Amino acid sequence: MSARIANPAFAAKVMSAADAAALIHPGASIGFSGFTGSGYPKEIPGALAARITEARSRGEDFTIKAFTGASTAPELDGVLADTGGMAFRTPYQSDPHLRAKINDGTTNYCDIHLSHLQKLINMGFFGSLDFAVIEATAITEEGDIIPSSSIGNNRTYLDIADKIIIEVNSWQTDDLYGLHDVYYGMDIKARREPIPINHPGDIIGRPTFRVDPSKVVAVVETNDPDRNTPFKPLDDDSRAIAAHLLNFFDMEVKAHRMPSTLWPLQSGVGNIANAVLAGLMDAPYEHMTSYTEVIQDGMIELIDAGKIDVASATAFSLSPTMAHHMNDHAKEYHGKIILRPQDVSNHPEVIRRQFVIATNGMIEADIYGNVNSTHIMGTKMMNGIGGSGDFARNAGYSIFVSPSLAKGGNISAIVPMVSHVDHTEHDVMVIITEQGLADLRGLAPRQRVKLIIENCAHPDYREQLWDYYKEALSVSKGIHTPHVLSKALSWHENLLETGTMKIDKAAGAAGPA
Ligand code: 0RQ
Repeated sequence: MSARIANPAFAAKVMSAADAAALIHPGASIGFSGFTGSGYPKEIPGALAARITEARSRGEDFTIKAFTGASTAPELDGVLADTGGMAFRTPYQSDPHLRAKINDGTTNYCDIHLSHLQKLINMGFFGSLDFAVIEATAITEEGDIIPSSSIGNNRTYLDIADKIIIEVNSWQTDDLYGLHDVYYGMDIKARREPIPINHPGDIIGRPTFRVDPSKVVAVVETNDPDRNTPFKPLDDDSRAIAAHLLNFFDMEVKAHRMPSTLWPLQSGVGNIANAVLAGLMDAPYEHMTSYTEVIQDGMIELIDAGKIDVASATAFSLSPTMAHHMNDHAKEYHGKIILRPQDVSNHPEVIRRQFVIATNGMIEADIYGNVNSTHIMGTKMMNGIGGSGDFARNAGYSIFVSPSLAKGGNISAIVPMVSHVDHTEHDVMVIITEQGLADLRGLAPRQRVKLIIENCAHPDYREQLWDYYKEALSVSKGIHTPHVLSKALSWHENLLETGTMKIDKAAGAAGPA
């Protein structure tokens, strides 16, 4: 019996990934572990994809519905999407192959707030769950499951699935034991009590998942790394955005709206988020904390430097180098890093109570402060809302960041009207680009326009934005939020027709300026 599987009843169910995948029937709904490239099952999705491809090549209708924590990796979302048999997927994803299937209509994608998933599943809106396929670090003698590098929605999948398959991955260090806090007080049928977290370091649950052993149909042993994409080196735009944000923190501390420890930090995924964390390394703040979704490299570096005391999240999202560091040193982070179920890490009540500072990426914002985080040109899904809405609406500070230009300057991130709204003007407090920062708090829509255009838009697009706004002021029926409705999305149309949002004024039409 492997040392990682200490319970004989589980050990008796060890089999190959192919044999475990063979248990999954066509049409199955499957709750997979996995959150931002960590803790996803490494081998069963590939084996299942091979089965689906084979069956579909014979003309059989083999589809599945896939549920996860958030984005996974090519070995899960990528391979299953490629079969053409992923009929349904929720929540957040970021895989290029899956994105293509969502946008060509093959996969129905339900893009919901990460904190809502547990509730909606338990209320039955997604039907019953046939399988939970969950990666674990180990199985204890008592038959409890020690989580791996993410928790995500695993507790819910293990609780409600008819059948359970566990992948025990010995690549994950067994020193992860003790880093997790699995809270079981989220029963939707019971009267809810407050979630007793007042500080990112509070422990309110247990270190393992409990599981009904009679539901376990297979255990598969693996030894495979998490996906671990390296971060891009910091570029000038990310550095400039980070500098604006840090100046803003200074201003808030001086104005006594923030303590010198700052409020708990949430930062989205990606390179800009990592640049902000890097910038905090040289900032004067000490004893910071974090209440967020994902622990990135920058967070670990801040913990190592003694700048962050404790960070709470639901998953790691580390570069390969940092993942190896974590595997070698996980024990040193006990008490400093806590991984929780995503319905707790992202819970509005806890976020609001702690006055979290939420900083998330965006695709575009409009001149009134509405933000689009998910759709390219209003119709194509990029990744999904993830946890950005959970945090933005409930944070003490809700901040959105982006370079002011995309695609070589042919796209402006500041537009007359966003082509899709994820975060409404009511939820957006601060917008930052490399150009500067617009603090929208306390301002009515027309008062926000100047700040957003002058501080955030790229100079190449400022005059165009002013032209639009002035025309809107003159023709709009309502002057609360002035628009020229027939032109509100014309920048997006111009891009689709001519390849740029720039308007050739001389020609009176869209086109390269
Ligand atoms: O495309 O890679 O092909 O060049 O979008 O843009 O600027 O590299 O920024 O990686 O931070 O992503 C909003 C997508 C930003 C992300 C979004 C193109 C651009 C590039 C990426 P290329 P950048 P980022 C916690 C919080 C929602 C979920 C969230 C996101 C690519 O932050 O998914 O916040 N957020 N979760 O060229 C067309 C535009 C564009 C554009 C950028 N206006 N039009 N393309 N791009 N702006 C995490 C979780 O919830 C798990």
